[in-house]
Amino acid sequence: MKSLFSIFKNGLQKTATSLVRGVQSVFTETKPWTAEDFEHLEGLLIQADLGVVTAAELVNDLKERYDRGKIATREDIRRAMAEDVTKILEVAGAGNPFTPAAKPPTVVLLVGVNGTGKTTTAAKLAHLWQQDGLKVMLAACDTFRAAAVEQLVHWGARVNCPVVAGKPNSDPAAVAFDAATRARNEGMDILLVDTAGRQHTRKALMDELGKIARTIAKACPGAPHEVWLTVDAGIGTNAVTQAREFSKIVPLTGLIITKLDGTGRGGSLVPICRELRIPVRFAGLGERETDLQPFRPDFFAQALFEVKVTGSP
Ligand SMILES: Nc1nc2c(ncn2[C@@H]2O[C@H](COP(=O)(O)OP(=O)(O)O)[C@@H](O)[C@H]2O)c(=O)[nH]1
Ligand SMILES: [Mg+2]
Repeated sequence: MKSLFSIFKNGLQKTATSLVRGVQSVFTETKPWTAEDFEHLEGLLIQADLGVVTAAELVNDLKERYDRGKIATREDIRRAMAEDVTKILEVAGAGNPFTPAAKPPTVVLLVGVNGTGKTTTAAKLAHLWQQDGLKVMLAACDTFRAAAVEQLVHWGARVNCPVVAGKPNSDPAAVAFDAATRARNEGMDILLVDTAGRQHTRKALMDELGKIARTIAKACPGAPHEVWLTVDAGIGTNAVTQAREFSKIVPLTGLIITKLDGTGRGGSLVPICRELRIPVRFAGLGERETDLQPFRPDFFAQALFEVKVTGSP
């Protein structure tokens, strides 16, 4: 089995290669570094989807370290940036699945744009937690498409997890209510609610998401306890806008970065964590139920700047 670090490394290869090449070409180790050099670096970080504000912060910190004589080589630059990015990603809760609700079930709502991996992630989480001995139930609240309900039902059969599904076109909030009631009555530890993909720009759909959350609270007071946004690693800075808009409707408590097994970009996670202070809980690393791993801020940051970790391959 490949190490998690090498998987992150492969997933971030494209971004990392251009960042490393950029640092090599901008900074020489024989001449003093100029303000212009640092400005170039800032541009590189923006191109890597780190966002304007994060890029400026990273570069300011680097300049300061340089002025104090703390960094002198190009490798130092990458190490310093990896350290800073690790700190940004180390939002409380990163890599932790959840804090169980005082009164079970803990309800986890999965939200996100179409195709980002909500349904697959629901199945992966169900599989993972059942392996940990927890009683899990899935709710299929993507009632817009019959195929979407079938997809989750199919996954449920595959990972051997009960699924509460509504009829196609039924009210997703009603399905969520039924599922929450059943999960409570049947002594489930966790209810995972899969929702329809929605563009953050479509107001009616976003309002409906708010309704789903409020309805769940009627069946299980305090729920949903967790609301996790799936973010496709291949998407650029638009991910920040998505996260911001979703968090206005339902307070997000976690991110899942999916498709990190492809040659994604992934840099946009950094500005999301910085701005919204949401921890990344898991990384999706493939299409099977076992392809999910707790997120590691340090591995991610080191992979992004191709900093070698001691003991890594
Ligand atoms: N390679 C890869 N594919 C994924 C991952 N997560 C989801 N997918 C694929 O992405 C597509 C959309 O996933 P789905 O869960 O249906 O997205 P949803 O619309 O948000 O529910 C499917 O073909 C999944 O198999 C992942 O971590 N890695
Ligand atoms: Mg889906």
